[in-house]
Amino acid sequence: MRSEQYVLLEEEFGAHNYKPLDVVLERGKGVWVWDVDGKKYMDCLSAYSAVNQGHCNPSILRAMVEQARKLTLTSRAFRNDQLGLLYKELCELTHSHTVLPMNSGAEAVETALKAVRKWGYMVKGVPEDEAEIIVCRNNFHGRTISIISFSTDPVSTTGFGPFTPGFKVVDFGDATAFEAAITERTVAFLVEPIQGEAGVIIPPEGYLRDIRRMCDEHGLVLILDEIQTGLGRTGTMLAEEHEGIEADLTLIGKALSGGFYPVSAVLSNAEVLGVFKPGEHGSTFGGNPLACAVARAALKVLVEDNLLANAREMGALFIKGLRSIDNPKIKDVRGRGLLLAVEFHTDAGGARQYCKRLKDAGLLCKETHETIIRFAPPLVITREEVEWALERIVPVLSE
Ligand code: IF1
Repeated sequence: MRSEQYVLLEEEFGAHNYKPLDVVLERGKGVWVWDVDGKKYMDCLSAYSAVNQGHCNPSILRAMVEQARKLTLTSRAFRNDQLGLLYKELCELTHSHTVLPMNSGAEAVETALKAVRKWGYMVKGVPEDEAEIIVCRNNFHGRTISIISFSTDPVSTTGFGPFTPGFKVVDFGDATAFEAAITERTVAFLVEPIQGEAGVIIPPEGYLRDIRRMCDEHGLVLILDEIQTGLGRTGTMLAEEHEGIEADLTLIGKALSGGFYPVSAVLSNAEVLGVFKPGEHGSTFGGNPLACAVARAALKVLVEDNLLANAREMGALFIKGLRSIDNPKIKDVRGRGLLLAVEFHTDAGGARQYCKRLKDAGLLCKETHETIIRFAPPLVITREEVEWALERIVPVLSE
């Protein structure tokens, strides 16, 4: 079948909750993907940072196939020989001491919300059902009803009410506004170290250090959502390292499986996860041996293939090339590691047109909020591949 026929099938039988580019992919390897017509593209989205280790990473594939032949799912009614090993390896890599495994990023976020509410009632002494959690404007933490209850994006919220109460919104990057929003009922602050979907918004230097200090002073749990920024994307294992702080709860997902399987986790530095007693929380697939074997291999690749250093070095090369573009329509070029963005002025005609032209030039990327293009290739990208990308991006974005 040709691309058009696949598009027609999706249009006829699928819900239209996305409007994808009309490229029908059938194969991936490293930073490259091929469509059904045999055309080759560089993937500069990495499935929103889920394939940091490159498409179909051979080491992760091997681990997945080997485990899939042995045991895939037992439920948590019984134990398995992969879960404890993943716990240990995750804790060592992230300086955590307790892990709760889930599947999607949203489930990790929901798990954290339940944990901090329960911690608020049992440990902090907040009156039952009165816990408040502070979040940031323009946040993105997932698509469940409780999570969109604190979204400030009408596209994510319109028509899905009534919403879950107990959340307060403050401007991202404003520590003073955060402190002013704290009450005796506040139990936690949920924030992305860099706001991904909002358009790679990097907070002022020192913001996360200020927040960390304020959470300590007011006895609040700091939850960092590293589902997109974590696992090497910004050039460090966790983005929090750029500010030299440690969250009390850290959320990871996406690249935790290298794109092979939905795997997410809540990592706890403080005793917060200790509030869960047997039977109070769970998931059919959470912590299954296949997910754990895949996650262990995905973490091993990040470390053994030196992908954090590569993200730093290739990111520096990439952003230097983006900053060399001389186009008055460009408002800003920003990023950290290999999480980069080019923002156009609102009167520049929108970013989607550039994504379409880049697709024709063999490079896949995605616009966000109409005027921003995010460039986030897999962390395995080589110097030659960065140069190949820039040879196409610079002319197109210079138009
Ligand atoms: C979509 C982007 C959106 C996330 C952070 C939690 C989750 C995500 C920081 C939830 C998921 C995905 C979801 C996907 C597109 C993509 C995305 F930010 F990455 F670009 F939507 F905003 N925290 N982000 O980025 O994880 O439940 O999806 O596993 O929903 O369209 P999930």
